[in-house]
Amino acid sequence: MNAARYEGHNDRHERIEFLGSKEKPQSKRKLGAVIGVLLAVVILAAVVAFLIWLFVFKDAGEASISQQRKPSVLVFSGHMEMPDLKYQEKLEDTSSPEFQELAEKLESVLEENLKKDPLLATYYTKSVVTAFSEGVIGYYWSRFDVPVADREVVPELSEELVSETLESGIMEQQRTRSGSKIKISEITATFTDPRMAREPRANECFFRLEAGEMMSSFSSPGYPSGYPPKSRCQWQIRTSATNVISVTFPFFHVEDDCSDDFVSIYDSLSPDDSQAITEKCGHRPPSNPLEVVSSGNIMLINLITDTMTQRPGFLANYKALRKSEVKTCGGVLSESSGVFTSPLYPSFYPPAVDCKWTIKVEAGKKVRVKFNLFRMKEPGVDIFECHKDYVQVMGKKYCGELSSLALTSNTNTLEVTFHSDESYTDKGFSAEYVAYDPGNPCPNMFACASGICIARELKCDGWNDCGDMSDEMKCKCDKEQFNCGNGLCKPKLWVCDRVNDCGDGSDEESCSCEENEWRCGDGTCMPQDVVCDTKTDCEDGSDEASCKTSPGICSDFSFKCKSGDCVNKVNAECDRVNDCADDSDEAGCNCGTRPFKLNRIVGGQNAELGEWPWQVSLHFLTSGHVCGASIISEKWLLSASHCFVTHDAANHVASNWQTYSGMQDQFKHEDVQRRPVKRIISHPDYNQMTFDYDIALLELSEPLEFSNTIQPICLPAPSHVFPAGMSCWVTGWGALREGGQKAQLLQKASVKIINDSVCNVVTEGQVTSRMLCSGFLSGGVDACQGDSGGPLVCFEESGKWFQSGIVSWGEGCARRNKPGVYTRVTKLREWIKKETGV
Ligand code: 4AZ
Repeated sequence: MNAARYEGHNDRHERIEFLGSKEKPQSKRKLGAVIGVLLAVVILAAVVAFLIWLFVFKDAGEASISQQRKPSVLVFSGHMEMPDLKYQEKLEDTSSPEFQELAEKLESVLEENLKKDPLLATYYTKSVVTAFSEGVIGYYWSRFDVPVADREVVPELSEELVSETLESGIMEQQRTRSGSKIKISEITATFTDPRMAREPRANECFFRLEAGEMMSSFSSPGYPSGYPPKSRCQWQIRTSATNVISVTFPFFHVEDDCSDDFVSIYDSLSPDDSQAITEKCGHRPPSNPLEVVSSGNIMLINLITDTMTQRPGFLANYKALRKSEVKTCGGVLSESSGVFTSPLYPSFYPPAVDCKWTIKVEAGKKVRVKFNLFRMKEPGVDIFECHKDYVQVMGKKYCGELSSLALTSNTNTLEVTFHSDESYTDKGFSAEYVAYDPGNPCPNMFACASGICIARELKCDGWNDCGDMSDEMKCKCDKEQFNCGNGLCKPKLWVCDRVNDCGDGSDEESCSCEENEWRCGDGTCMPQDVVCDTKTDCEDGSDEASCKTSPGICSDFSFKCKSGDCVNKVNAECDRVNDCADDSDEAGCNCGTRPFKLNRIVGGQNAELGEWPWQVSLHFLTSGHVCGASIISEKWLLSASHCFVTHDAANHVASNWQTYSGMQDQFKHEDVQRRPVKRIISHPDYNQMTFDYDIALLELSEPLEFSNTIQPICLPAPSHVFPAGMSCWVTGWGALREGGQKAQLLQKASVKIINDSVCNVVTEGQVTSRMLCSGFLSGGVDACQGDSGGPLVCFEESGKWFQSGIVSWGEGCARRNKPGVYTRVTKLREWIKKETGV
């Protein structure tokens, strides 16, 4: 940026000198020459002063000012119907004389009508008819240019003004039969991104496609090497009147920021927002392809690219589907259990569809429906009203993105209706239903009010297992529980642990410290002035953990810059803010990101491909998967010592191990990178009895190639704080239950960081400062055998994932009051750096 500014400055100097020499007076008289030189000097000084002001003082606001200097371009697009015209196929060809003639006529009708409004007339530039389809429907856009001086009128140039002007214009023309003889029965106008306004007759990156029963393909320009910047491409797709169009994108990789580059898809031939199917950017994995369907026989796809960063673009397959196939949905479901989905699921459902399912089970039974995925998101929709697309059950409408939705009927019949309007579609839903006996809705389990069944032990355990709190209502607290102010019961261990477990704060009130005292994370009281005094007074360091500023002072909780300076800020590393003068806090931050756009299947615990790109599977000789590990650089993996230091010396032999990165399914090796191990470094202080220092580093014999599914995790600085109560994720192919089989598909589980003093109590004092607890005291979610060595990762506000722990040990798996114990990475960060340089 500095360089650019300097060049600009130079440019102008050169121009000044040039101008000056040109204006040098030609007179030979001395006085004249002196006056001339003086004048030139004065002018030169004035211009230099102006330039200094321009570049030095005005620079700060330059970007916004240049933005303001730009005239506003407003574009409205829509369609019009001409009932008296006979449709001819030649109208589909933009180069045919028929198209040209009708387009020109309509463009003049648009101009004539829009100019009837004085405000629109002032700024009107042009109208362009872009296509025709059966009906006869014409698609167009109109453009208005507002100069900088008139910018304040922009809000007045509204969608309403344009559409009302056009509507009253065509009505007037019908009455008087004036202007063109073409009868227009209906016209729409919607505000449109000017980048979408294409001139089809210019034929530049503009394509007309016909969808047939056989699948055909098209791709973005330059695919797969990369699309050029400033692309404005459009694909108009049509099919016969009895069909609809299906487009799937087996490959889709467009810039991540949708404001720069994106693909927008319309259920129309004009980029009319009211008929948008979807707008997408980013990178989609093969497990989550974009699949859309039109409601009628036309579709428009736009590609807009603005960034210089090249991405491969997309490959699209398109074909015609019979309308009757797509729009038939719903029906009567009379089995005792079953599955039903929105039309075309997991493709996007088509616009303008209505379905009704009637679930009718045996008399005397009731119906429970559980939505495993529910996604009907639409811009500008209030999810309490759901006035656009929705699912309706027992009079209530549901829309948006729901993570858990389970409903029960009052009788043996339940009706589920689905509605999609003309604009914006989404993945829809997948639901399962089951008939149940109302006298015994959840045999041997607890029935939540939502209809879900949960293990009986989970009732009144302090955790909201039902999702609607119904398992935590009407509880009688036992002697090990605390009675919250709102009637809930929580384990006494959670009182005064700085986490508002009750929800009403009652478990954190009247904790023993006086007003002028600080309560440490473990409950100890300290004088208030120990806080942020750069000395660790609380055993858990909580008195120094959240100090915002005390520049120049170093404590255990300061981030140490490469220069040796200290930054007293919580989690300063890789937070996208340069805190160190040498920027070392933001160095080595190419980590902890997931390139793929993920498909969030809610409730399931199977991980998706690319969801945890730092996860590695370690195979030992012929035993297959044995332990997990995480990628910390191209050449280094992080794992647990206990995977390698055992009674069997073979475990410590590097050549007995293989590492698999980019894996999700143990039996699928496509795009998986296998690397032998060159060297195993176990921590010299690892203690086989206590599992203290349970950490090991694996050097790979060949570096990894990072990809969408293979990425390094960020390692936290020693000062990094993962507070108690924080939700983190543990992943692995370990046993699905204690003593059970290992998983074939990578599993993920959300677990909470547990307060150190609670951790110490529940492990009966077996944790050291190199360990941390994470999980749930109620049990049910945990790492297990085979997950060892794998990562516990936490998502930070900076948008990056950091590894807080390494799966180490625990008493059994997922038992009550027996959370998982992990190696505390922050405590061993310096050892990792010393051994690997990472
Ligand atoms: C194991 O044996 C193991 N519940 C790993 C984690 C846990 C228990 C056992 C934590 O590898």
